[in-house]
Amino acid sequence: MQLSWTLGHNLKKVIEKMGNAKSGALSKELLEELKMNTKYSEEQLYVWYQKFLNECPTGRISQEQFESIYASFFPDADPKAYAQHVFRSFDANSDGTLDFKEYIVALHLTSSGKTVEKLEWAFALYDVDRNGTITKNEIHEIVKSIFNMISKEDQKNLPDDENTPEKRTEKIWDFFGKKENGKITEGEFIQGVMDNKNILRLIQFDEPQKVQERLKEKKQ
Ligand SMILES: [Ca+2]
Ligand SMILES: [Ca+2]
Repeated sequence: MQLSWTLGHNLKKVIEKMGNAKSGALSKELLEELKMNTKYSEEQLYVWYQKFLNECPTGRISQEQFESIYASFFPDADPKAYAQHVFRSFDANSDGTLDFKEYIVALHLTSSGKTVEKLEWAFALYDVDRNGTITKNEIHEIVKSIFNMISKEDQKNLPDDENTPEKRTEKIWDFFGKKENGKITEGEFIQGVMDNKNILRLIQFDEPQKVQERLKEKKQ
């Protein structure tokens, strides 16, 4: 399956920007764990670690730092709410900061993670209260934050049945065939999105249509 993950592309830039050199100790345990769970070699991990410490001497990225970097990539939009959700989805231990391990997992996911890993992450993004299931309200919450990143002008180009956060939420929710107050499990979410490209498109932040058209023109 081909995933565009435009979001991932921008996210990768955000995360890379947090990177440049200062020496520090990287524990052997953590190094082994990261080597096993990502595509990075020991050498690459050391390089990322130096960059990480240079940018974040405390060894932690705060939510404010994350938001401000995000804002620099979306100067014409309001990415704050979305950035907060993305931050939460990467903050695996819920301590309000991203440490090196969480940072590397984010970097791995947004650049070269497997489809299923990306969908596990998408599930975490949509599971706003982290209780292991997704409700319609949670979908609405994320879809609203995605809409804040799409200009009013570009919103006009969206199909009629998905040009408001409410309509788009309905469309996603209908697909899963749940009752109004039902819940989607992680397994159902991943399988559902893998089976339906349309849902995959609806759950992610897409490049505005006009940008896509411009890119297509360039290729021709
Ligand atoms: Ca954390
Ligand atoms: Ca939830």
